[in-house]
Formats: sequence, C-alpha cells, structure tokens
Amino acid sequence: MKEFKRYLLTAALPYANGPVHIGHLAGCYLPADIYARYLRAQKKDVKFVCGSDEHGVPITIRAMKEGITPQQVVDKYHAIIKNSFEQMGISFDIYSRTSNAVHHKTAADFFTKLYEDGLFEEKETEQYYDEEKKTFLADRYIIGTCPVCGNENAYGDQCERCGSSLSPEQLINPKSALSDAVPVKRKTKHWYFPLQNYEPFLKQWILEEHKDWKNNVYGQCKSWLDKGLQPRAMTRDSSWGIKVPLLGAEGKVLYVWFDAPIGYISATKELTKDWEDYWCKEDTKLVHFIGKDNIVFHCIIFPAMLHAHGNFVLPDNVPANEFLNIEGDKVSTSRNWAVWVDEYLKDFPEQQDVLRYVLCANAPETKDNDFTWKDFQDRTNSELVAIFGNFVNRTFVLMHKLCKGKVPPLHAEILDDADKNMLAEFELSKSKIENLLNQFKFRDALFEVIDLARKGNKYLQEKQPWIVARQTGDDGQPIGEAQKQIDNTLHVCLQLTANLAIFINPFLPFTANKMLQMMKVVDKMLDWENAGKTKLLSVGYSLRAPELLFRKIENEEVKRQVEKLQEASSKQQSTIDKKENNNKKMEEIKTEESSKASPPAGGGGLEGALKSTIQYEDFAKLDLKVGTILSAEKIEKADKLLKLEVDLGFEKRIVVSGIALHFKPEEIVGKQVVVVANLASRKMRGIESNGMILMAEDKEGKLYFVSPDQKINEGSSVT
Ligand code: B3M
Ligand code: ZN
Repeated sequence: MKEFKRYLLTAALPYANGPVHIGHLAGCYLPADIYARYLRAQKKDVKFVCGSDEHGVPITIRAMKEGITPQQVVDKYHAIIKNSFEQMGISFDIYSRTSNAVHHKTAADFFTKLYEDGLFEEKETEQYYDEEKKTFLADRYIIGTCPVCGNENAYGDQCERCGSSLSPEQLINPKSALSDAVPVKRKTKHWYFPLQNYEPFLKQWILEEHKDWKNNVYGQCKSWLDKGLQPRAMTRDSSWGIKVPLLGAEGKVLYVWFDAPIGYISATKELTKDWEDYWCKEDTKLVHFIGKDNIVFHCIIFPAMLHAHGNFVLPDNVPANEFLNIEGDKVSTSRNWAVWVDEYLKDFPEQQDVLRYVLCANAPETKDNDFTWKDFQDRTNSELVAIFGNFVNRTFVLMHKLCKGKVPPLHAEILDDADKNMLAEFELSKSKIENLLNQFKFRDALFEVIDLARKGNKYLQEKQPWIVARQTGDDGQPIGEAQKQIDNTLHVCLQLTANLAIFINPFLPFTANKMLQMMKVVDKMLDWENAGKTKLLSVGYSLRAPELLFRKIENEEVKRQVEKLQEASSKQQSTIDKKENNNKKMEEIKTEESSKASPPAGGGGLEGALKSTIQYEDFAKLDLKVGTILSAEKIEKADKLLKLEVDLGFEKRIVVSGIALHFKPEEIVGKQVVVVANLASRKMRGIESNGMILMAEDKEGKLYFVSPDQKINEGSSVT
C-alpha cells in the first residue's frame, strides 16, 4: 500500500440555490466529516475543504423563481448552508465560495493554460435563443410539454414529474422560461474539451489502476468509458459565472462544471499558503466525497482536466454514495419532499448527533436507502438510548454508588475470563473499526462501535455488581472479596467507556465531548493511538455525575414530522396545481383568441378542440381492461386522491385516483371501471399507483365513470 504524507479531503460543493437537506448530509458531508475526524484523531496531516457552488443555471433559475438577483440568491443560501454545516459539526477546515476573487482567478488561469496549450477545440453550433430577451437559453430555460407524461411544465433537460431525461427538441410546444417566446436556433461559438483524447489515459488510470474503487463508482466509470467519450463544451452563453478569459468571448462564461471542481483548489489556496503541497505532491491522498450524480464529473472530466493541465495530483479515491429517499419517496426540491437541515436543527435543538447517527447507520453506501421518521425514532431509542447511552449511564451510576465516584482499582489476582475477554475486545474492536473506516465503510464501522457497547451491557448484566454488593459484612458495606469484584467490573466498564468515547468521536463528536466532560479528561484522550488501551482512566480519579447522553424520541415528535413533511409538500403541490391551472387558463385564452382570428374547419372553440391525430398503432399501445373496485379509501393529507383496490381478474391492484372530491369511497365500491392497465406505475403521496381509471368529464367539470353497460368479467379488454 502506498504511504501518504498528507490528506486532502473534498466534499461536493453544494449549489447555493437552496438549503441543504439530510440527503446531502448522508450523501457526502457526513461520511467526509467522519473520515476527516478519524484521520485527525490519528494525527495525520489533513485538510478538509468545501464551499458553495455559486454559478451555473441552478442559481439563475432560483433567482428567476424568487424574483431576486443571482448574487442575492447565493448570498442568502451560502449563509444558510454554511450555518447548517457548522451546527451539524461538519468540520471543514474551510468553507469557501466560488464567487470569491481567488476562485475567479484560479479558474480563469486554469482555462487560459489549457487554451494556450492548444487543448480546446473551438466549435460553432446552433443553440436555442430567445429573441425577445436576446439571450441563449440553457436547456433548463426551455419549458414545454413532456412527450412522455404530458406534464406541461417539463424542462428542456428533464421532466420533473415523470423523471424522463429530455432534450429541448423533444418538448412539445417549447417556450422560453424567460419570456414565453418560442425559442429559435442561433449559431454560437464555444470551447470544447476533447474528452475522447483522454480515453486511453482514463482507461488505464481507472479501469486498471483503481479497481479498488467502490463498485458503484467503478461501474459508472466503466460504462462511460465503454460508451466512448465526447467533446464537452467548457463555456456557456450566460451573464452569470466566470467570464471566459479570451478576447471576443463577451457574454460567455465558464461552464459551471469546469469551474466548480477547481473550487477545491481555490479553497485550499485560501486556506493555506502551502496549498501546493496538497495539490502537487505525489504523496498526497486526495479523496473526493460526492453523491452518485456527480461521479462522471469527479472521476472522468475533472481528472482529465487535471491531467491535461499537468502538475496536479489525481484523486486516490472517490467514495460516492447513492441517494437517500425520504419516507419511501425520492427527495424532490420542487415538490418540497425533503427534510431540511436548518429546520431539523430548529425542531430538534441539541440533537445533531442523533441525526448524524441515523444518517450514518442508514447511509446509502451501496444502494439507495430510505429515511423514515419511524426509523429515526427506533434507531435513537433502541440503539443510541438503549445500548450506548444506557451502558455509559449505568456504568457511571454504579461507579458513584458502589465505588465512591472514583475509578476503582483493578485486582489482577481475581480477574476472571469474562473480565479478560471484555478487556481484549478493546483492541479487537479497534482493528475492526480501523479496517472498515479505511475502506470508507462507515455504517459497518459505526455498528462495530455500537456492538462494543452492547458487549459492555452484556458484561455488566452478567457481572451484576449491584447483586454482588448485597454480600455485606457487619458494617453494611460489601465484604472485601465482593468489593474487589465490584471494583474490577466497574474498572473494566470505565475503561470501556473511555474507549467508546474515542471510537464514537468521529461519528458523534458532540457525544464524545459530553463523555470527556463526565470523565473530566482533556481532548487529547480522544487521540486514536489511545484506542484499544485498557488503562486510560487512572485509578482513584474522581469522575463527574452522569449526564444522559441521549434522550428518547417520542411518538408525538415523529408524528409531527411526518405531518410537516406532508403539509409542506401538499402546500407546494397546490401552488404547482395553481400554476398549472393558470397555464391551462392561459392556453384556453390563447386557443380562443386564435380560434377567433381564424376559426378552424368544423367549428372550433374549446369543446371541439382535439389533440393532434394519432395513428392506430398509437392507440393499440394502450392496454385497457375492465376491473371492479374492491375497496376505496381516503389518503391522509391528499384531499383529491382516493386509494382504490381494483380487481382486474388476473390480479388485484392499487390505483390512486384523483376523484376524491367527486365520489365518496363507499359509493364506488363494486363499480366496474376501465383501467389503463399498462401505464407505468407512479408514486403518489408515497403510495404506488399501478394504472389509471378512465373518467368522462362534462363541461362543468363533473366526473363520470366509463363502465361497460352491464357487468362483465374482470380483465375483459376494451378495444
Ligand atoms: N454543485 C452539484 C450538486 O450540488 C454540484 C457539485 C459541484 S462539486 C465540484 O449536486
Ligand atoms: Zn414527464
């Protein structure tokens, strides 16, 4: 194994276009922080850098939504994000921002160097342009109807309703988000980085030399490299960002994914004058902590840039995590389906470690995972409180009761196997935990720590010093032999407590600190070299009274959070509905106006308006089946939706239908309906809906079921 002299850890720069949510924490900030704390405890030379990503379309879109300037957006969210990280104990050595002058210069110089070395290809292409606003439009700025699900507000790169990734050309009725104008194509010049030229280097470096990377990371890289790389434009037409440092490049800025990773270099420059040691010396271990959506940028594009530039080290590892879902559903900012860190901190003051614990125990290290408030409660109550907290608390209470509040001596002559085995566990745990942390297996490492506390509880339970203490002499005190046994037990438990503080420190630093206070020892005790030792607390040393390390999470709190999540998302939904309604109304007005101007053949007006003609093959794609509604129930916090169970003959299905305002659940049970049976399933309010019920709607908006005119077998086809 290569020996490294220093460590440079980076965590993805969050876009300063919103607060951070717990998915961000679990994805990269928490693992990075655990690793940084672990290395620092080992007295390694570590720099842990991060900052806000303040450029790119996400920022300008947010500015447009909030009706403020991009600068105001980044100022607002940079402060919120920075504060959330600080409060959560994410121990960056620097949290910078890409709007800083140092960064602008560093990124521009980087670009210039590649340019002067002749490494860019200059190309003119056609891109969408808004003639009213006189600006080119990034894909995100083009809005239209999704060809997959019909969402009228799909973006030119993605439909947020059905998740399809799109290109602006695929949108039906594309419009500029800035002016509503229909965009036109215009020529524009950009500088492309020919990634394909770096393929041989990347293949050798990743596929041959980094087989040690996590499967998800290695796999994604391999698939990109197998598909073959394409030139990528490193500049954009925009007024927000780092100006392209070339003559004749007015109105152009660096592509955000060109400048953002260079932000790691700029932040290090800001942090230390020795920044070159960390970026240019081969014995630096550079580790990028990121979420899975950033893999290609950190494993392929940025390394190719660094390699092309020369002089820089490449990442030794990129331990990317998968995504954390919330209550069974994907995190979505637009649907406000997220647990925001700043709000958590308000609702659960002083409970940072509990969240750190749950997010690490449930970290999406190898696959997407789910955060639920119930699991948050269960893990807190049955692991942190019942195992770790309980062990430490019992140890302290018993030590005060049976050993006069002091570390009792160890009577070697009567140590039994249970004592010896317990003491031997310290070293064993240390090597297991180290081994796991070195491989970025934070969850398993944390479970080892909890397991050690569990062993402590078991040991204490077997030893039962409170029972031994009943063997009293005439003076009412435990007889000598009994006291010796008690001493040994509590001596072992206290040394174990000291070890637990060291082990838990990278994960739950606030808790480790509380434990230091209780043991009246200094920070130095938490140095990793002390882990595994059995004589950390000196005999006779008097310790403080116990303080509860964790408190239970009550049912009420959990209920409140689940409600809050649902309320926030339905509030958001109703604004989206309103917007969609407004858009619809706008469409209606436009259609009416245009029909007045030139009435279409056969009448016109809204009612007669038909969608464009489809071919029989289009119709034949639908699988329409007759089904019977077996049960219907309301869905909490979703006043428009009913959850239906429908018998389709060949199977029973759950279908969520937006008919709750029109029908009472009890009046539709037994009804025969027509179901679009091959519609892709969709989650609504956390419930998976498999299909759609056909309804007829009259002019007033009243709904009617479409049903066979007499009862027929379930599963019959509608053709
Ligand atoms: N800001 C993407 C994100 O927040 C981007 C990461 C930059 S890391 C250099 O997911
Ligand atoms: Zn869609």
